[in-house]
Amino acid sequence: MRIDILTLLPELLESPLCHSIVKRAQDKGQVAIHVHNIRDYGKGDYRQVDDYAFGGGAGMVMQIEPVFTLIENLKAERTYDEIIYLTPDGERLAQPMVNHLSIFTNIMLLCGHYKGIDHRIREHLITREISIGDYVLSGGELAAAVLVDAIVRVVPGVISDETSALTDSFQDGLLAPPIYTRPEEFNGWRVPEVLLSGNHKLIAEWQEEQALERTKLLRPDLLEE
Ligand code: 6GU
Repeated sequence: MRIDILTLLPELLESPLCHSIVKRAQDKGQVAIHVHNIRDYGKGDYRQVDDYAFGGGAGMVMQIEPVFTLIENLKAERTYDEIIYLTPDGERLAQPMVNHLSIFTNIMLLCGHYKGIDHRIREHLITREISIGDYVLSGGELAAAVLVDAIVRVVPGVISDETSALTDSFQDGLLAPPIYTRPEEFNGWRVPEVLLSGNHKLIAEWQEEQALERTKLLRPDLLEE
């Protein structure tokens, strides 16, 4: 899978994409992530990429031309399954959408900044708009990092233990059960006995029950869907 990220702040994406599972997936050639600086396509000596909003109002607006040129250049090289704009007024991200995106070959992510982007980009070039939650970030970069991380971990083969990504919270519509490691007792706090029993059937039953209980308690909305 190839992911192209278009941004005015490539530095913001460096660290999140260079560690852990996302780094390993790139090293193993399972995912190729290319970050493009929109400013490289800005016009004039100052490489201008933003301008005042027609009709007035506070804040600068990302111009159509640099983004258009960059997107067209990329589209000339390959076909994109989706061209996604990260924006707080997009569709709210959840696991089913992540799974859906993870089977694509090429996706493009456009990070907005300033007050927004010229709306014609959204109308004519973008195929999908995604938000990561009901709050406002300063730009789409952190949202793009969240989306890429969520996608990459479910790309087939990225997590070596095939079942691991599938037992994440939300994959079955439930929160994950509690987990423990050694020591069996710390400060008088014991690990639940059933986990030490070696009885895999009992353990699976306990985990299912815990997942359901925690979901009822913490996220009853998930059970209503
Ligand atoms: Cl995708 N972008 C911005 N700027 N803020 C957000 C967001 C995206 N998702 C939630 N808040």
